[in-house]
Amino acid sequence: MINHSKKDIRIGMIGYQFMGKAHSHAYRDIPFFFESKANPILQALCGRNEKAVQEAADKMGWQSIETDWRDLIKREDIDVIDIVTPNHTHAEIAIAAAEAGKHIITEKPLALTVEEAARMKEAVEKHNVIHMICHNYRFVPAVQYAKRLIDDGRLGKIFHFRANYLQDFIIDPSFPLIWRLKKEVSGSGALGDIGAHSIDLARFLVGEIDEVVAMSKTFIKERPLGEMSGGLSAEVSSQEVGEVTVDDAVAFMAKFDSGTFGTFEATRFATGNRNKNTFEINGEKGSVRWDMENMNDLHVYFTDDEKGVQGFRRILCTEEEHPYAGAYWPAGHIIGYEHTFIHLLYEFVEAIADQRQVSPNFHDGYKNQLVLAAIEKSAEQKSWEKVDQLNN
Ligand code: 4PW
Repeated sequence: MINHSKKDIRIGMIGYQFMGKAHSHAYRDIPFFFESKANPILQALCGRNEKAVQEAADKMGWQSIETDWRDLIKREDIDVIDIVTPNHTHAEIAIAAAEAGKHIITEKPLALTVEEAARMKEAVEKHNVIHMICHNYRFVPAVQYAKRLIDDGRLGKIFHFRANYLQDFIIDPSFPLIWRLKKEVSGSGALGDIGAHSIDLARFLVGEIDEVVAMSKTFIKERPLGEMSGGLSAEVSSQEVGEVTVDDAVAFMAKFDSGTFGTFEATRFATGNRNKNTFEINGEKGSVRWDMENMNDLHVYFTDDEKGVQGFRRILCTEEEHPYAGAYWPAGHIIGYEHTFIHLLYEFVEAIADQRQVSPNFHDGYKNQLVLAAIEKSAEQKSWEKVDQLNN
Protein backbone atom coordinates (compact mmCIF):
# COMPACT_ATOMS: atom_id res chain seq x y z
CA MET A 1 0.00 0.00 0.00
CA ILE A 2 1.38 3.46 -0.90
CA ASN A 3 1.68 5.79 2.06
CA HIS A 4 0.98 9.29 0.73
CA SER A 5 1.87 11.03 3.98
CA LYS A 6 5.54 10.15 3.51
CA LYS A 7 7.93 12.23 1.49
CA ASP A 8 9.32 10.36 -1.51
CA ILE A 9 13.09 10.76 -1.71
CA ARG A 10 14.39 9.65 -5.06
CA ILE A 11 17.97 8.42 -4.85
CA GLY A 12 20.52 8.36 -7.65
CA MET A 13 23.57 6.37 -6.60
CA ILE A 14 26.94 6.39 -8.37
CA GLY A 15 28.88 3.17 -7.84
CA TYR A 16 27.55 -0.24 -6.90
CA GLN A 17 30.23 -2.39 -5.30
CA PHE A 18 30.96 -2.91 -1.59
CA MET A 19 29.52 0.37 -0.30
CA GLY A 20 26.89 0.42 -3.07
CA LYS A 21 25.53 -2.83 -1.73
CA ALA A 22 25.58 -1.55 1.87
CA HIS A 23 23.71 1.64 0.92
CA SER A 24 21.18 -0.06 -1.38
CA HIS A 25 20.29 -2.57 1.30
CA ALA A 26 19.99 0.16 3.93
CA TYR A 27 17.59 2.34 1.90
CA ARG A 28 15.35 -0.68 1.40
CA ASP A 29 15.34 -1.61 5.08
CA ILE A 30 14.58 1.88 6.46
CA PRO A 31 10.77 1.68 6.00
CA PHE A 32 10.82 -1.92 7.19
CA PHE A 33 12.20 -1.09 10.63
CA PHE A 34 11.75 2.65 11.21
CA GLU A 35 8.72 4.93 11.38
CA SER A 36 10.26 7.30 8.87
CA LYS A 37 8.75 10.47 7.40
CA ALA A 38 10.71 9.62 4.27
CA ASN A 39 10.15 7.02 1.63
CA PRO A 40 13.51 6.34 -0.06
CA ILE A 41 13.09 5.27 -3.67
CA LEU A 42 15.94 3.52 -5.51
CA GLN A 43 15.41 5.63 -8.62
CA ALA A 44 18.62 5.21 -10.62
CA LEU A 45 21.95 3.43 -10.32
CA CYS A 46 24.96 4.71 -12.23
CA GLY A 47 28.15 3.00 -13.39
CA ARG A 48 30.29 3.02 -16.53
CA ASN A 49 29.82 -0.61 -17.51
CA GLU A 50 26.23 -0.87 -18.78
CA LYS A 51 25.91 -4.62 -18.44
CA ALA A 52 27.38 -4.71 -14.95
CA VAL A 53 25.37 -1.76 -13.70
CA GLN A 54 22.14 -3.24 -15.09
CA GLU A 55 22.86 -6.54 -13.35
CA ALA A 56 23.57 -4.73 -10.08
CA ALA A 57 20.41 -2.63 -10.46
CA ASP A 58 18.26 -5.72 -11.06
CA LYS A 59 19.77 -7.52 -8.11
CA MET A 60 19.51 -4.62 -5.66
CA GLY A 61 16.14 -3.26 -6.80
CA TRP A 62 17.04 -0.04 -8.62
CA GLN A 63 14.43 1.20 -11.08
CA SER A 64 16.71 2.52 -13.84
CA ILE A 65 20.36 2.94 -14.75
CA GLU A 66 22.71 5.59 -16.13
CA THR A 67 26.23 5.12 -17.46
CA ASP A 68 27.40 8.74 -17.08
CA TRP A 69 27.09 10.46 -13.70
CA ARG A 70 26.59 13.81 -15.42
CA ASP A 71 23.37 12.49 -16.97
CA LEU A 72 22.24 11.23 -13.58
CA ILE A 73 22.77 14.65 -12.00
CA LYS A 74 20.75 16.35 -14.77
CA ARG A 75 17.71 14.17 -14.13
CA GLU A 76 14.76 16.00 -12.61
CA ASP A 77 13.40 12.82 -11.05
CA ILE A 78 16.43 12.57 -8.69
CA ASP A 79 16.52 14.32 -5.28
CA VAL A 80 19.69 12.82 -3.80
CA ILE A 81 23.08 11.92 -5.22
CA ASP A 82 24.76 9.14 -3.26
CA ILE A 83 28.49 8.85 -4.05
CA VAL A 84 30.07 5.44 -3.42
CA THR A 85 32.86 5.73 -5.97
CA PRO A 86 36.62 5.94 -5.22
CA ASN A 87 37.81 9.04 -3.38
CA HIS A 88 39.27 11.00 -6.32
CA THR A 89 35.79 11.35 -7.82
CA HIS A 90 34.05 12.74 -4.72
CA ALA A 91 34.83 16.43 -5.21
CA GLU A 92 33.88 16.77 -8.86
CA ILE A 93 30.65 14.81 -8.49
CA ALA A 94 29.60 16.45 -5.21
CA ILE A 95 30.22 19.98 -6.46
CA ALA A 96 28.27 19.32 -9.69
CA ALA A 97 25.46 17.71 -7.69
CA ALA A 98 25.27 20.70 -5.33
CA GLU A 99 25.14 23.06 -8.32
CA ALA A 100 22.22 21.01 -9.66
CA GLY A 101 20.44 21.43 -6.29
CA LYS A 102 20.67 17.77 -5.24
CA HIS A 103 21.09 16.65 -1.65
CA ILE A 104 24.34 14.70 -1.30
CA ILE A 105 25.75 11.83 0.65
CA THR A 106 29.29 10.64 0.04
CA GLU A 107 31.53 7.87 1.27
CA LYS A 108 34.58 8.82 3.34
CA PRO A 109 37.09 10.39 3.29
CA LEU A 110 35.39 13.51 1.96
CA ALA A 111 38.12 14.28 -0.57
CA LEU A 112 41.76 13.81 -1.54
CA THR A 113 42.96 17.11 -0.08
CA VAL A 114 41.92 19.92 2.26
CA GLU A 115 41.58 22.22 -0.74
CA GLU A 116 39.07 19.86 -2.42
CA ALA A 117 37.20 19.34 0.83
CA ALA A 118 36.92 23.11 1.30
CA ARG A 119 35.45 23.52 -2.19
CA MET A 120 32.93 20.76 -1.51
CA LYS A 121 31.88 22.37 1.76
CA GLU A 122 31.49 25.77 0.06
CA ALA A 123 29.39 24.26 -2.75
CA VAL A 124 26.87 22.59 -0.43
CA GLU A 125 26.61 25.76 1.68
CA LYS A 126 26.15 28.00 -1.36
CA HIS A 127 23.45 25.82 -2.89
CA ASN A 128 21.78 25.12 0.44
CA VAL A 129 21.46 21.37 -0.01
CA ILE A 130 21.50 18.74 2.72
CA HIS A 131 24.79 16.86 2.96
CA MET A 132 26.22 13.92 4.83
CA ILE A 133 29.41 11.84 4.98
CA CYS A 134 29.30 8.09 5.64
CA HIS A 135 31.01 7.62 8.96
CA ASN A 136 28.78 4.68 9.74
CA TYR A 137 30.41 3.52 12.98
CA ARG A 138 28.91 6.51 14.81
CA PHE A 139 25.56 4.81 14.32
CA VAL A 140 26.23 1.62 16.25
CA PRO A 141 23.83 1.59 19.25
CA ALA A 142 26.72 0.89 21.66
CA VAL A 143 28.70 3.86 20.29
CA GLN A 144 25.66 6.13 20.56
CA TYR A 145 25.17 4.92 24.11
CA ALA A 146 28.81 5.65 24.95
CA LYS A 147 28.19 9.19 23.66
CA ARG A 148 25.13 9.49 25.91
CA LEU A 149 27.13 8.38 28.97
CA ILE A 150 29.86 10.92 28.17
CA ASP A 151 27.37 13.75 27.57
CA ASP A 152 25.55 12.89 30.81
CA GLY A 153 28.85 13.27 32.66
CA ARG A 154 29.01 9.61 33.71
CA LEU A 155 32.74 9.43 32.87
CA GLY A 156 33.54 12.91 34.20
CA LYS A 157 36.53 14.68 32.72
CA ILE A 158 38.02 12.59 29.91
CA PHE A 159 41.74 11.83 30.22
CA HIS A 160 42.35 9.36 27.38
CA PHE A 161 40.91 8.48 23.98
CA ARG A 162 42.67 5.41 22.55
CA ALA A 163 41.70 3.96 19.18
CA ASN A 164 42.89 1.21 16.88
CA TYR A 165 41.56 0.38 13.45
CA LEU A 166 43.28 -2.80 12.29
CA GLN A 167 42.83 -4.73 9.05
CA ASP A 168 45.03 -7.24 7.22
CA PHE A 169 43.54 -7.65 3.75
CA ILE A 170 46.59 -6.35 1.85
CA ILE A 171 49.23 -8.23 3.80
CA ASP A 172 50.07 -10.67 0.97
CA PRO A 173 52.72 -9.05 -1.32
CA SER A 174 50.91 -10.54 -4.32
CA PHE A 175 47.72 -8.62 -3.41
CA PRO A 176 47.43 -6.16 -6.31
CA LEU A 177 47.82 -2.42 -6.58
CA ILE A 178 44.13 -1.56 -6.11
CA TRP A 179 42.85 2.04 -6.11
CA ARG A 180 43.11 2.18 -2.32
CA LEU A 181 46.92 1.96 -2.72
CA LYS A 182 47.30 4.85 -5.17
CA LYS A 183 47.60 8.33 -3.69
CA GLU A 184 46.11 10.07 -6.73
CA VAL A 185 42.93 7.97 -6.35
CA SER A 186 42.62 7.47 -2.60
CA GLY A 187 44.42 10.47 -1.05
CA SER A 188 46.15 8.33 1.56
CA GLY A 189 46.28 4.69 2.67
CA ALA A 190 45.24 3.16 5.98
CA LEU A 191 45.11 6.73 7.26
CA GLY A 192 42.18 7.98 5.15
CA ASP A 193 40.54 4.62 4.58
CA ILE A 194 40.20 3.50 8.19
CA GLY A 195 42.02 6.04 10.39
CA ALA A 196 39.43 8.59 9.22
CA HIS A 197 36.75 6.52 10.98
CA SER A 198 38.68 6.62 14.26
CA ILE A 199 39.14 10.37 13.89
CA ASP A 200 35.40 10.72 13.33
CA LEU A 201 34.63 8.63 16.43
CA ALA A 202 37.07 10.73 18.42
CA ARG A 203 35.50 14.00 17.26
CA PHE A 204 32.00 12.61 17.91
CA LEU A 205 32.77 11.31 21.40
CA VAL A 206 35.45 13.60 22.78
CA GLY A 207 35.63 16.74 20.62
CA GLU A 208 38.02 18.56 18.32
CA ILE A 209 41.66 17.61 17.84
CA ASP A 210 44.07 20.51 18.19
CA GLU A 211 47.50 19.07 17.44
CA VAL A 212 49.04 15.79 16.21
CA VAL A 213 52.36 14.01 15.85
CA ALA A 214 52.57 10.96 13.62
CA MET A 215 54.63 8.27 11.96
CA SER A 216 53.68 6.21 8.95
CA LYS A 217 55.12 3.32 6.99
CA THR A 218 54.70 1.61 3.63
CA PHE A 219 55.83 -1.99 4.12
CA ILE A 220 55.36 -3.20 0.54
CA LYS A 221 56.44 -0.63 -2.01
CA GLU A 222 55.54 -2.41 -5.27
CA ARG A 223 52.65 -4.67 -6.21
CA PRO A 224 51.29 -6.34 -9.34
CA LEU A 225 48.62 -4.37 -11.17
CA GLY A 226 45.01 -5.32 -10.51
CA GLU A 227 41.53 -4.25 -9.45
CA MET A 228 39.05 -4.69 -6.60
CA SER A 229 36.67 -7.54 -7.32
CA GLY A 230 34.03 -6.89 -4.66
CA GLY A 231 34.18 -6.41 -0.88
CA LEU A 232 37.87 -6.17 0.02
CA SER A 233 38.94 -8.84 -2.51
CA ALA A 234 40.97 -8.11 -5.61
CA GLU A 235 42.30 -9.75 -8.76
CA VAL A 236 45.72 -9.39 -10.34
CA SER A 237 45.36 -8.26 -13.96
CA SER A 238 48.95 -8.22 -15.17
CA GLN A 239 52.52 -9.33 -14.41
CA GLU A 240 53.55 -5.69 -14.43
CA VAL A 241 54.16 -4.02 -11.07
CA GLY A 242 53.42 -0.51 -9.92
CA GLU A 243 54.43 1.63 -6.95
CA VAL A 244 52.39 1.81 -3.76
CA THR A 245 52.12 5.54 -3.07
CA VAL A 246 50.24 5.53 0.24
CA ASP A 247 50.86 4.49 3.83
CA ASP A 248 50.23 0.89 4.88
CA ALA A 249 50.19 1.87 8.54
CA VAL A 250 50.04 5.04 10.59
CA ALA A 251 50.24 5.79 14.30
CA PHE A 252 49.67 9.18 15.86
CA MET A 253 49.23 11.00 19.12
CA ALA A 254 46.74 13.82 19.43
CA LYS A 255 46.04 16.67 21.84
CA PHE A 256 42.34 17.48 21.98
CA ASP A 257 40.99 21.00 22.63
CA SER A 258 39.58 19.62 25.89
CA GLY A 259 43.00 18.49 27.08
CA THR A 260 42.22 14.82 26.40
CA PHE A 261 45.29 12.77 25.47
CA GLY A 262 44.75 10.75 22.27
CA THR A 263 46.59 7.75 20.83
CA PHE A 264 45.65 6.16 17.52
CA GLU A 265 46.81 3.37 15.20
CA ALA A 266 45.46 2.50 11.74
CA THR A 267 47.00 -0.31 9.74
CA ARG A 268 46.18 -2.82 7.05
CA PHE A 269 49.08 -5.02 8.18
CA ALA A 270 47.72 -6.23 11.53
CA THR A 271 47.86 -9.95 10.73
CA GLY A 272 44.75 -11.76 11.92
CA ASN A 273 42.70 -8.60 12.43
CA ARG A 274 40.06 -8.45 9.72
CA ASN A 275 38.20 -5.32 10.74
CA LYS A 276 39.14 -4.57 14.34
CA ASN A 277 37.87 -1.07 14.99
CA THR A 278 38.14 -0.28 18.70
CA PHE A 279 38.27 2.55 21.19
CA GLU A 280 38.68 2.95 24.92
CA ILE A 281 37.92 6.17 26.76
CA ASN A 282 39.11 6.75 30.32
CA GLY A 283 37.57 9.51 32.44
CA GLU A 284 37.82 10.57 36.08
CA LYS A 285 34.59 8.72 36.96
CA GLY A 286 34.79 5.75 34.63
CA SER A 287 35.73 4.21 31.31
CA VAL A 288 34.07 2.76 28.20
CA ARG A 289 35.47 0.22 25.75
CA TRP A 290 34.08 -0.80 22.36
CA ASP A 291 35.13 -3.18 19.59
CA MET A 292 33.39 -3.37 16.21
CA GLU A 293 33.98 -7.12 16.02
CA ASN A 294 31.59 -7.40 19.00
CA MET A 295 29.68 -4.28 18.09
CA ASN A 296 26.62 -4.81 20.29
CA ASP A 297 28.70 -4.81 23.48
CA LEU A 298 29.80 -1.74 25.40
CA HIS A 299 32.14 -2.40 28.31
CA VAL A 300 31.78 0.12 31.10
CA TYR A 301 33.57 0.76 34.36
CA PHE A 302 32.38 3.25 36.99
CA THR A 303 34.50 4.35 39.94
CA ASP A 304 31.40 4.72 42.13
CA ASP A 305 30.46 1.05 41.79
CA GLU A 306 30.62 -0.72 45.13
CA LYS A 307 34.16 -1.70 46.17
CA GLY A 308 34.79 -5.41 45.81
CA VAL A 309 32.52 -5.77 42.76
CA GLN A 310 34.22 -3.05 40.72
CA GLY A 311 35.43 -3.99 37.26
CA PHE A 312 34.55 -3.61 33.59
CA ARG A 313 31.11 -5.00 32.86
CA ARG A 314 29.50 -5.77 29.55
CA ILE A 315 26.29 -4.06 28.49
CA LEU A 316 24.58 -5.78 25.58
CA CYS A 317 23.20 -2.71 23.78
CA THR A 318 20.01 -4.26 22.45
CA GLU A 319 17.53 -2.71 24.92
CA GLU A 320 14.93 -0.04 24.20
CA GLU A 321 17.20 2.45 26.01
CA HIS A 322 19.95 1.96 23.42
CA PRO A 323 19.62 4.26 20.39
CA TYR A 324 18.16 2.49 17.29
CA ALA A 325 18.14 -0.92 19.01
CA GLY A 326 14.43 -0.81 19.86
CA ALA A 327 13.55 -0.63 16.15
CA TYR A 328 14.58 -4.25 15.65
CA TRP A 329 14.18 -7.31 17.80
CA PRO A 330 13.49 -8.15 21.44
CA ALA A 331 16.43 -7.43 23.80
CA GLY A 332 19.36 -9.78 23.31
CA HIS A 333 18.69 -10.31 19.59
CA ILE A 334 21.75 -8.71 18.08
CA ILE A 335 22.29 -6.59 14.95
CA GLY A 336 25.31 -6.25 12.61
CA TYR A 337 27.48 -4.22 10.20
CA GLU A 338 24.70 -3.51 7.69
CA HIS A 339 22.58 -1.89 10.41
CA THR A 340 25.13 0.90 10.82
CA PHE A 341 24.24 2.02 7.28
CA ILE A 342 20.50 1.69 7.91
CA HIS A 343 20.80 4.09 10.87
CA LEU A 344 23.02 6.54 9.02
CA LEU A 345 20.81 6.67 5.92
CA TYR A 346 17.67 6.82 8.06
CA GLU A 347 19.07 9.99 9.67
CA PHE A 348 19.89 11.36 6.23
CA VAL A 349 16.47 10.82 4.64
CA GLU A 350 14.70 12.06 7.80
CA ALA A 351 16.75 15.25 7.62
CA ILE A 352 15.73 15.71 4.00
CA ALA A 353 12.05 15.15 4.86
CA ASP A 354 12.42 17.76 7.65
CA GLN A 355 14.57 20.11 5.53
CA ARG A 356 17.32 20.39 8.16
CA GLN A 357 21.01 19.56 8.29
CA VAL A 358 22.31 16.34 9.82
CA SER A 359 25.69 15.12 11.01
CA PRO A 360 28.27 13.94 10.25
CA ASN A 361 28.14 16.27 7.26
CA PHE A 362 30.61 17.99 4.93
CA HIS A 363 31.72 20.27 7.79
CA ASP A 364 32.70 17.15 9.72
CA GLY A 365 34.31 15.70 6.59
CA TYR A 366 36.30 18.91 6.18
CA LYS A 367 37.47 18.92 9.83
CA ASN A 368 38.42 15.26 9.44
CA GLN A 369 40.39 16.12 6.29
CA LEU A 370 42.31 18.79 8.22
CA VAL A 371 43.32 16.17 10.79
CA LEU A 372 44.35 13.75 8.01
CA ALA A 373 46.47 16.46 6.38
CA ALA A 374 48.09 17.42 9.68
CA ILE A 375 48.97 13.76 10.31
CA GLU A 376 50.52 13.38 6.85
CA LYS A 377 52.52 16.57 7.28
CA SER A 378 53.66 15.51 10.74
CA ALA A 379 54.78 12.06 9.54
CA GLU A 380 56.70 13.67 6.70
CA GLN A 381 58.33 16.42 8.73
CA LYS A 382 58.65 14.52 12.02
CA SER A 383 57.02 17.40 13.86
CA TRP A 384 53.96 18.29 15.94
CA GLU A 385 51.36 19.92 13.65
CA LYS A 386 48.47 22.22 14.60
CA VAL A 387 45.32 21.03 12.81
CA ASP A 388 43.93 24.53 12.27
CA GLN A 389 47.05 25.77 10.56
CA LEU A 390 45.99 23.82 7.48
CA ASN A 391 42.63 25.61 7.32
CA ASN A 392 42.38 27.57 4.09
O1 4PW B 1 34.76 0.69 7.21
C1 4PW B 1 35.76 0.24 6.39
C2 4PW B 1 36.12 1.20 5.37
O2 4PW B 1 36.05 2.50 5.58
C3 4PW B 1 35.39 -1.05 5.68
O3 4PW B 1 35.48 -2.11 6.52
C4 4PW B 1 36.34 -1.30 4.52
O4 4PW B 1 37.53 -0.64 4.80
C5 4PW B 1 35.86 -0.59 3.30
O5 4PW B 1 36.56 0.63 3.29
C6 4PW B 1 37.24 0.70 4.50
